[in-house]
Amino acid sequence: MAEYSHHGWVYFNDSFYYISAWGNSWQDSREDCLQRGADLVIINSKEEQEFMRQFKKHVWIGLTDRETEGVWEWVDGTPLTTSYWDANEPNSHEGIDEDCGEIKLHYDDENNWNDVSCTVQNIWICEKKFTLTQ
Ligand code: 2F8
Ligand code: CA
Repeated sequence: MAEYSHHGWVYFNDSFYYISAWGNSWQDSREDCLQRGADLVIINSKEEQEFMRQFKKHVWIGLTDRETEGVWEWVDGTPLTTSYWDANEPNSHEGIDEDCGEIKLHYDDENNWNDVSCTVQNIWICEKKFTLTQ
């Protein structure tokens, strides 16, 4: 699939993606996306997971279980069906409340998601659906 970019946004499979230049908490990252008319990225295909890996970045994704511990939801309210958690994740490591989803640094693995505290400062990826009419 061809990728086009425009003012920092990259187009792939019916969405534009924006990668931030600095780190922020999950909530502040999400608010930045909302202000851009987008939201944190929702990964709902294997192709999109592969595409995310190409950024080779440690980033927030639009996934959280902050409403109900252990029930992971995307920012659009859809439940998590297909997931790409790293081995032994999500784990709320050492009893820390880890309610937000990130792509870990070892993006070489197909399964590279981790749950981490939402207050960690990560860069983030926004996604805006944009279907080009035919
Ligand atoms: O080993 C997995 C574990 O690695 C880190 O904790 C040592 C992550 N925490 C942070 O990056 C802050 C955990 O979320 C992860 O489960
Ligand atoms: Ca974890």
